[in-house]
Amino acid sequence: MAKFQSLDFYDIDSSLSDEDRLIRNTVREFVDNEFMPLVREYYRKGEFPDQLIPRIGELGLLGSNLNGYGCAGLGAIAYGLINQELERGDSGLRSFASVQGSLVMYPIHAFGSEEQKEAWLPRLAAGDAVGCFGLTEPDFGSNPGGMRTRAEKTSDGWLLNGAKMWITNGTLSDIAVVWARTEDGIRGFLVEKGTEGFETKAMHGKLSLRASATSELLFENCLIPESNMLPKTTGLGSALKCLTQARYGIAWGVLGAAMACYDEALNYAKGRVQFSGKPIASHQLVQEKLVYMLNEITKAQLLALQLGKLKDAGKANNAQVSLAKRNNVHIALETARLARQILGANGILDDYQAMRHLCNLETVITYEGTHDIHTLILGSEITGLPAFS
Ligand code: TGC
Ligand code: FAD
Repeated sequence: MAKFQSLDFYDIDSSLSDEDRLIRNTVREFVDNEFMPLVREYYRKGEFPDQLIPRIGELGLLGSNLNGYGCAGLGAIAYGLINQELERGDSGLRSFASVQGSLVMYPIHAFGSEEQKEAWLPRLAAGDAVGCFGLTEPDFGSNPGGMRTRAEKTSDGWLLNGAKMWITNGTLSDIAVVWARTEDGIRGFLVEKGTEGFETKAMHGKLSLRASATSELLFENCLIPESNMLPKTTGLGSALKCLTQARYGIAWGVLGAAMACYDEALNYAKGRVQFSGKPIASHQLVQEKLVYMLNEITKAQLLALQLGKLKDAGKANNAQVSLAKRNNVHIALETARLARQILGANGILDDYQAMRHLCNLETVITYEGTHDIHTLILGSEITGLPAFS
């Protein structure tokens, strides 16, 4: 596959720090040299290339925006650029890092005890351990507040019963951050691999996000020691705070997928000749598609950059993150679809990237809050009138 060239119509590069550029280029090289040679094979097999996990840890890409405990302590823009470069490779690669960093390490960092942080964060940062995040249930996706998974207090700790579904990294994980209903509301628990009554099952038949492990988590009378409850979790809001972190990363990540599709379509259109002996890029309808992509990607880049600045200043709110996730995933999906069309029949082959990104982005527009749920979050924000039920 062709090496990546970067779309940067408004010279965003010049507003990045030297460190941000260095980090981005390092991740880009890793993706080009170590991930891209594997992606087609693993996408076909429907597996995540887990042999890369220690390398991803070594590069400092796991929980890179957290401080201490072996984490890199990077700013929001560097963190965003890492996500962009990973997802330029594949949404499954970015998902692996998003879940580990934003949905496993972040809750341990924000809501865990000192012992939990010391036990897990350095190992998760190094890629020596893998984690997953269990919120969604078979009957509660967009509405996780209805969850049925329960944790009952006993003299020995907590007895956990229930099931989670669609869980990224589930079968690969040493530790699961699991959200369950207790007498005092929803709380987070650390469920360790090998706990009696805890089972993970791979989900099969996905036509999207194939280079990613997606699993069910089953809990039958699992005894969780008190020391594995995340003590600072205080309800569904704690789980939703984790989602805000991951949604921020997705708003940047999908730019990578969109830029890869744009590059591929532009190069193809300049080389493919039909009718008059001229390349298809000379036709107005093809140019209109390319300009749409350029236009929307550029706006989305500026949106992500400004959101990153707000986040670094401690001023980004949940609704702003929702807007960026909603917009950027939508335009990435549109870009992938147009790129696939420009490639004609070749666009359905996995020799090219567009169809793989297009299929992946159908997951990305669904997880971490569907496009319509983010519409409702924003509707509620501007009217003060929630329209969820
Ligand atoms: P609601 O009453 O609105 O909120 C409960 C409490 O939480 C607060 N809150 C938030 N806090 C932080 N960040 C956010 N984004 C927050 N949104 C709400 C809220 O203020 C309230 O606090 P308090 O103090 O008043 O109690 O809750 P609700 O039950 O009405 O639900 C609201 C809704 C629908 C927006 C929410 O449930 C939602 O976002 N649903 C979408 C579910 C979702 O995104 N699931 C993602 C699962 S994880 C995943 O997909 C991983 S894929 C990752 C990968 O592979 O990359
Ligand atoms: P539903 O909630 O059943 O929604 C179906 C449709 O109804 C959607 O179009 C939705 O927008 C619409 N809808 C729902 N409610 C309303 C409403 N009030 N008004 C208007 N429209 C509405 N979850 C985790 O916890 N951890 C993970 O690691 C994880 N990884 C995932 C990986 C993959 C590959 C996928 C596909 C999903 C993953 N998820 C994960 C689950 C994901 O977060 C949910 O799929 C998502 O939240 C949507 O839930 P649902 O699929 O049950 O759809």
